[in-house]
Amino acid sequence: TSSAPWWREAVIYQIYPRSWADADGDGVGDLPGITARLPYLADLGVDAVWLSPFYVSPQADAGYDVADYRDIDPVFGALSDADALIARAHELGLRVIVDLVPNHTSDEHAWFRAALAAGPGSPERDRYIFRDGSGDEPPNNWSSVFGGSAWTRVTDSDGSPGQWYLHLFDVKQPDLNWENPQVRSEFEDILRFWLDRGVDGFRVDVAHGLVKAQGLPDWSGPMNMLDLPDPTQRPPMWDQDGVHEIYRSWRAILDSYNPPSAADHDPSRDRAMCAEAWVDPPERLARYVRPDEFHQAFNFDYLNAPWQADSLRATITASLAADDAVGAPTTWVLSNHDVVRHVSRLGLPVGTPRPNGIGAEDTQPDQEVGARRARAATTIMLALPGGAYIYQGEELGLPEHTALPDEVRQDPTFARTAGAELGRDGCRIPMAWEKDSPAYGFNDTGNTWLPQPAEFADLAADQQVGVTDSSLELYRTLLTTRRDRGIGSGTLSWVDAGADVLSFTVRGATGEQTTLLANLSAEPVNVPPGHQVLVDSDPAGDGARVAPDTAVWLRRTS
Ligand code: TEU
Repeated sequence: TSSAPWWREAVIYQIYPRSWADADGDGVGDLPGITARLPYLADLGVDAVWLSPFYVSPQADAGYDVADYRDIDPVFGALSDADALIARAHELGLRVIVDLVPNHTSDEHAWFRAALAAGPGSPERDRYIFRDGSGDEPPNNWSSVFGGSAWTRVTDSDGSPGQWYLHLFDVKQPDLNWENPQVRSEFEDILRFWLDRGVDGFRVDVAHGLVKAQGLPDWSGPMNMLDLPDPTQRPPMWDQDGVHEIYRSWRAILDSYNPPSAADHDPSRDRAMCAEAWVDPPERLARYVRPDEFHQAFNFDYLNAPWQADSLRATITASLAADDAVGAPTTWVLSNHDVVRHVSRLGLPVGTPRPNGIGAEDTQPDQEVGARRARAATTIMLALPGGAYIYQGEELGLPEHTALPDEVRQDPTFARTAGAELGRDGCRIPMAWEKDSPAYGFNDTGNTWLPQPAEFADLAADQQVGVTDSSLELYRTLLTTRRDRGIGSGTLSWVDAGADVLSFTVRGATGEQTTLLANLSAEPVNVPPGHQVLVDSDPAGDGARVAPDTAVWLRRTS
């Protein structure tokens, strides 16, 4: 075992509470459902769970619109259910990370209601970003990440049009004003509230968005920083230097629960926070993981890299170098509730622009190619030093639902772009647990808030448990082997294995060396002499050759 703090190498499983397990059968997943299924995750071999928001919310953005940060939405259960979940997880040796949404509240939050009632110039309005427009025009030209203007005009009590408020996301998600000291102290209290309930950390939503540039200058570039032609440009709503001071104050609060300077400091009891920050280049992202700020930040460059050995090598190298410079681990991710599931993404022609949902009229992913590459991509990811996040269902190889009827779509992106963007519902479909149960075992009534595709049947967990060639067993083997060989806290060195082949060796803290070899060429390559295959992403692998779109883990025999 290594003495590194747990969060440096943790593999964390993201649960999307609406879609994991539904104990009361209303079609929406809930906390008691999650608690009952936790042993599955202990068996899988992950270190922690991250739960997407379960707080009181009108669910305009599936819970990322919070009306009360200190209580549970009735659709998910009650505070006592959260306590039970945390206790059960800890019993099973799993840590619990909860989602914190500080960039915006719901428009149904008490603060926003008070802001509307109190009127222009009031202290209540100062907690949000209200501005006068110019004539009938909004205060600036910013657009919402979900489409349309980022400003909505309110109606004054006398019925006349009033000020505008900023919402980088949906109209029901007004942005908070982080220059306001009440906003800062409120979130410090919210952190303590959940730390006192026993959570092990936070995933921080839109961590790059809290502070906006002074004067809110116009911006005509793309809203997603990862789409900027010149990554050194700084859009006025993202990655402003002022955000870092907020995270330093939060880190101090987390550390106060297990002071790092104390003689009896126990790294296994560290509380950790992970930044969701869509920030490029890697050096800018690394600023979020300096020793007195976040412990982790999702690396979305690996997720976005095209399926080409050179691109992957360059991405991994740049990410590791930037994080090494600040002494932080890199945190890898292939899928989450915002992006097309990687089985489907990797089944699209290489170089297809990163899609926000795949529709029936779009190029349809080649499911067989996608599944092969997804297994290989995970085999590469889990060979990398650092931490990793797994999104529910990816261990089963679940694909994106690409044939959802428009009338069931719920992601606000779909409505706000008038259907031009299909949105993220296709990766948020309820889990498949049992092939022959109602709703594939998601609940026992068969109700589901989004329909499940028929192809989930054969991918259900009960069809994969104990089946050597299954995706689920590949994940389990990778996780066990990764832990045994100290890969998460290891150091990486590149191996030259030829064109279109990605290869590196990771030396674990206890000296074991594990070599990753991923064949991204169209021809098989030989396992290098003196090596034995430990794990093969290809169920038909023969131990001598590595097929195209296949990754293997090797150990030296001589
Ligand atoms: O996402 C933040 C965010 O910027 C994403 O919208 C991202 O740019 C986009 O999905 C890339 O395709 C977070 C949450 O993860 C997301 O679910 C929420 O909708 C959003 O914040 C607002 O809270």
